[in-house]
This record gives sequence, structure tokens and C-alpha cells, in this order.
Amino acid sequence: MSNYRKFNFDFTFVCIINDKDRSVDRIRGTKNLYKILGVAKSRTFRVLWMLEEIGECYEHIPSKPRSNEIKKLNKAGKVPVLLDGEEILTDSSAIISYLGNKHEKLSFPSGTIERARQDAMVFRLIDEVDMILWAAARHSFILPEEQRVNAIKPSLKWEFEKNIDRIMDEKESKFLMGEEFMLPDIILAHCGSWARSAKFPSENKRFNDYIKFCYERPAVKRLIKSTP
Ligand SMILES: N[C@@H](CCC(=O)N[C@@H](CS)C(=O)NCC(=O)O)C(=O)O
Repeated sequence: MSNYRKFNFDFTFVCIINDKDRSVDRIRGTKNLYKILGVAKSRTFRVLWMLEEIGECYEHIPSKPRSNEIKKLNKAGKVPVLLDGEEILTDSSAIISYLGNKHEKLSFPSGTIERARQDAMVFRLIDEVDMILWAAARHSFILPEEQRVNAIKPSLKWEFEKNIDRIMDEKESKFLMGEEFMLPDIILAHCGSWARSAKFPSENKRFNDYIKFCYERPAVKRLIKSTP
């Protein structure tokens, strides 16, 4: 039995978006409606963005990391968490890859060379971009105060910029995987926006133009308007 089946959730706040006719009743009755848990100002944004891009209906429950609601679904207390029926899925990159594969959008089919390159890009972004921002966040407000090392930040900043420069130098087309917007673009553009709000902005002009371009997509505009 999955964890989700064992718990009877009574979500206190449910925000429903991506409902074309705004009918809450219609949405509630929708079979296979995704539920995405996690505050939008977190990696949850990547999943919300993916769901908006692929046009799937979902409920957004803006639970906080480490909240009891989240810990019941993910013992690590981390967001995002996606509920697909009774199945519980964690990790933003794994979730958007799953959605891309399942709905055959924003992702190359598994077993193809293009998909292997897409996966390599996702893992690279996690290693070289996400992990650096996360280390900076941990040493700012996540770790217990006595474990934080402020002096690490200039080094992280330097490494972040170096990695971004290299990724941008290698990017030959409009988007990371070519002329089409694909799921690795969600991860990188989100990291770019996260870096800015973490006062970790890149000075790479091509990168800044790329983030702006990605954030101008209708899917993001809808999200920014409707997420708490
Ligand atoms: N690799 C995971 C990381 C998830 C994660 O660390 N989420 C943060 C918010 S963006 C969190 O919930 N942190 C709470 C904690 O670390 O206790 C993902 O991409 O989803």
C-alpha cells in the first residue's frame, strides 16, 4: 500500500489553476488530476511550469518544505511532491522527466540518442548549476548556524559563473537542446531566476537574455499571475 493511501488528507488550501473554464467542480471530478505540493518559490516552480507547458490539469497545494503535510508524503521533508493518482513522486527533475515522457511533450523519447543527450544535460545542470545554488542556500539559511561557512560563497559564485559561461558557449541554438524549448530549459531558466533572487546573479549577457526569453513564455506568465 502506498503512503498516500494510508493518509487521509484534508488540504487546507487548494489553488486550482490551468482550468480552462475555471469550473472547480469540473476539475475536482477530473480523473487523473495531478496534485502538486510545494510552495511556488521553490523547485516546485519547475513542475508547475512543466504542467502549464504541457497543458495538463492540476491542483497546486502550496505546502511548505518540512511541513507535516510534506513529511507524510516525503520523509525527507522536501518539495516538490507530485501525486499521480495514489503514486507519490519526488524530485523536480525526475518529476518533469516523468511528465515529459508520459505526455510525449518537451522531452525526447526514451531509448533515443537525443534522449541520452537530454538526460546528460539535466544531470549536468544539477551538478554544475543547481548544486552550487543549493550549497549557497544551505550556507545561508538551511544548515544549523554553527555549520554555515560564509567564506565559501565567493568560491561558489566564481564556480557558478564559470559553469554558466561554459554552458552558454556550448549552446548553439535558441534553446539548450536545439530550436525547441525542452524540459532542461525549465531547469536552467529556473536556476537563473533563483540565482537572482539569491543575490547570486550571473553577469553573462547571453544567459540573462536566455532567462528573460524563457520567462516570457505564456506558461510562465499564467503561473506568475496565479500562484500564491
Ligand atoms: N533534488 C530535489 C531537491 C528538493 C529540495 O531540496 N527542495 C527544497 C526546496 S527548493 C526543500 O524542500 N528543502 C527543505 C530541506 O532541505 O529540508 C529536487 O530537485 O526536487
